[in-house]
Amino acid sequence: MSEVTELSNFIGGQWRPAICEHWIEDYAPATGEHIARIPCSSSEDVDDAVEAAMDALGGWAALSILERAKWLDKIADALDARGEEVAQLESLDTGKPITLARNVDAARSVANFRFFAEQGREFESETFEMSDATNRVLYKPVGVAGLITPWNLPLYLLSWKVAPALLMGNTIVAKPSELTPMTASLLAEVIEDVGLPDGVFNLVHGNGLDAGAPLTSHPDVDLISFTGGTDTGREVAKAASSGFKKLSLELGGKNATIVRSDVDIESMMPSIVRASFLNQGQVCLCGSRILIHESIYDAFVGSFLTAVTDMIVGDPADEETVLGALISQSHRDKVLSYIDLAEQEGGEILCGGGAPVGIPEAFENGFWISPTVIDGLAPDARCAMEEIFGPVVTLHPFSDDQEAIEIANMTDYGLAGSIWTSDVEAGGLMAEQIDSGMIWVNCWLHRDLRVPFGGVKNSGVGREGGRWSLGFFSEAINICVKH
Ligand code: TXE
Repeated sequence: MSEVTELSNFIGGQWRPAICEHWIEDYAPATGEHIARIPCSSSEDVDDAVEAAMDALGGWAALSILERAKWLDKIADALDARGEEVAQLESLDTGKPITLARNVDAARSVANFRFFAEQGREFESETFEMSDATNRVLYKPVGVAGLITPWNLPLYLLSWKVAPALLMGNTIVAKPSELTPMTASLLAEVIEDVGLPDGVFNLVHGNGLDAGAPLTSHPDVDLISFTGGTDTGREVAKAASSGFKKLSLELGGKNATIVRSDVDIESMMPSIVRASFLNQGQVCLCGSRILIHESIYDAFVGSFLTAVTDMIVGDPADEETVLGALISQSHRDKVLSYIDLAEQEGGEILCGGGAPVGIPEAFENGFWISPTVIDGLAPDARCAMEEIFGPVVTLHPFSDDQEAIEIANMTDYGLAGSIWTSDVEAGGLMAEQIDSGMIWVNCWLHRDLRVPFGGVKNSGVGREGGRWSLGFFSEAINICVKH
């Protein structure tokens, strides 16, 4: 039994409980054990955090972008020094395998700070000359930034927002998911240790309604960057509309993995399996619908099932584990309900469908589902159109590229997708016709942080990444001086 860690809010450089002194309990997904308790913050705590951020704004905005870039380097160095601790905490708090927490979550969190520090050093604003005047573009901070993040990639996604927000001179109130609070608190510890001025970064733990909602509607919050579910994103957008806050929404996905007839199945298979099940399928970029050309359907499915059933599901702390537990009992129940629905819709469960057999006793109270492959569903079945957000994929044949594109574009989402083919030109042409924010050809989650990241339709509003983040986290002001 691990001891229960009591976490605090970090406001104005001070660690403190919620004013109401209520708590939210945090559980380890792999064992169901109670591992932490966090402040159940309310609007009073949010008010204090926003006030601290406002008080710190002038001093922080007055620094040059180069000075702020140096602060990002300090945070990156201090976070890197605690990288293994980040990985262990993230794996414990999310149920994801330690190898994933180490290689993706911990490593990418450091990389996010380093990347935006470099973006700050390379940053140049524009000048536009006229015959009789000069236009100079200035990038000013937006002000107080409210950052709200989900439970699937906790520190990875929080750092993705914190780094550019700080670089462009904003101060921050961060509200991480109540399901995965631990690494957000570690980031606040790191920020305190490097001596970032009080109030520049504030952390408010709590649930969506009591802490998240007051942040999105707060009159002194100037910007909201939200990552989470589409339904919640709708609520956030409504709340943020008061006062016309700057808004970025990274929401859900129902991404297609398109396998053309000319693909080299064996060489692409490990990547296609990873795209299907990384982080137990709890990544909005996962390919949860696999569209396979009819001529290779049986060969592909046979090879895919072999690879899927070979994946080791189990103890997240074991270096050999490929899939860990789902984030919570209620999320597990939601995913299982979709598997039941799939059978009602005429689907056939080719593998998985429930808890893995042989889970050791220590993990019997964890939130487990084996990787599940469902065949035989119509492409417009609910399980093929709605986001399940678990280790579940549906398989669908197509006869030609046009049909694959039509199926891929059928959902209300438009976040990402991948196309696998030996004809990269044809793959590129298909990619241009997919209604999504990001398409990979013969790769998946191959990330250059300079590119625009975001979705269309129900997958979100706006783009972050590289200069898109710098633009979002600043207000471009034009000064025109007549000669
Ligand atoms: O989201 P929720 P979850 C999507 C993913 C899935 C979902 C999983 O596809 O659908 O997010 O994350 C807070 N006002 N993405 O279930 O419930 C809540 O406390 C203000 C897409 O956590 O929306 C948490 O901190 N805040 C993404 C955060 O919102 C509220 C990648 C998210 O919670 C709130 C990751 C409210 N009314 C997940 N209600 C991408 N596209 O990159 C809740 N919250």
